[in-house]
Amino acid sequence: MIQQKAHDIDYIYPGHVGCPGCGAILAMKFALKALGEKTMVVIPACCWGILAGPYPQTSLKVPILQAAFATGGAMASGVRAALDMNGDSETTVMTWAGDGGTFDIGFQALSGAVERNEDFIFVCYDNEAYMNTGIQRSSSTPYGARTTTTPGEGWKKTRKKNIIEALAAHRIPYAATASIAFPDDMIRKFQKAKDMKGGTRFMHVLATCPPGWGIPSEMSVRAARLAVQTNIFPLYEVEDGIKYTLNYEGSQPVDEYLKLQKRFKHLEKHDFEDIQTMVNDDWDLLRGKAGV
Ligand SMILES: Cc1ncc(C[n+]2csc(CCOP(=O)(O)OP(=O)(O)O)c2C)c(N)n1
Ligand code: SF4
Ligand SMILES: [Mg+2]
Repeated sequence: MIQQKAHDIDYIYPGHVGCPGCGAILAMKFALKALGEKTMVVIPACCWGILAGPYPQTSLKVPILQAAFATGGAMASGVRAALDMNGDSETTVMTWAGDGGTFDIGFQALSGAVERNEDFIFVCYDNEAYMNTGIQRSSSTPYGARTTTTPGEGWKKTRKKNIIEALAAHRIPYAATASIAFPDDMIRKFQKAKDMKGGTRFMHVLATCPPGWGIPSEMSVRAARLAVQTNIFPLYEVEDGIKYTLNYEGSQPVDEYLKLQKRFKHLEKHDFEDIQTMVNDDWDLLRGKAGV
């Protein structure tokens, strides 16, 4: 008889209400493959609040706590404390928040939890805008992207907030980026985060969003892969805020990634060049921190 391996088990039921090609669904699938059934998921308001289903229906095979938009860090701290009081040190607590619930309104609760070094994993599945309410810009929306609330010429003129650096500045025990297009790397990092009990761990997963980004659903994983291959979304880990490890070195021009998506279709040649310069500068900084 063939033994079922832990990673063969899927903790998402078929029949969820996600858009075809939703990167956030794949992200949850890989995260739970690594964390396993002894996981409790805290979900602040976001697309995943809908994807998880209205109680008593659910698309997940693990317990879910729906939380107010700003409270991902605080709610997970409380769930951890309740489990500890019941003598359960085995269950992993994971906050699963969008970029709005992490970079913006959720940031103070996250920062507070990290400063207290609460024992849980905070995951940001980052689709780079407020998708659930109609593609409004967030501080994670990248330079050059058009949203339904980008003032000026209709596209964002400021850079995406660097959330990993903000968390590293807290001297968080573990912060890492991950991609749905690199599942082995992603599952390894979630397993590492799970095994590092005793402090806050932060995972930043780029989650492609076909309607929000203007890509065909079948291009979702390709877009995620190109984000890494162009160094727009580098794969790396930071331990204790200071020890940097790069997991992949991209070499593709940023145009390959940008031209795939309608949210960047207004950009001209000189805009692509500006973005390439920003990406190169960030990549050089990162290499310097990793000492390579
Ligand atoms: C205090 C508060 N303000 C606004 C909302 C409405 N709201 C629900 S989800 C959401 C956007 C969430 O964006 P993000 O965290 O990026 O997740 P996504 O929808 O993109 O998956 C907003 C504004 C809310 N639920 N609570
Ligand atoms: S709007 Fe985007 S993030 Fe939300 S379910 Fe659809 S594809 Fe996923
Ligand atoms: Mg979002």
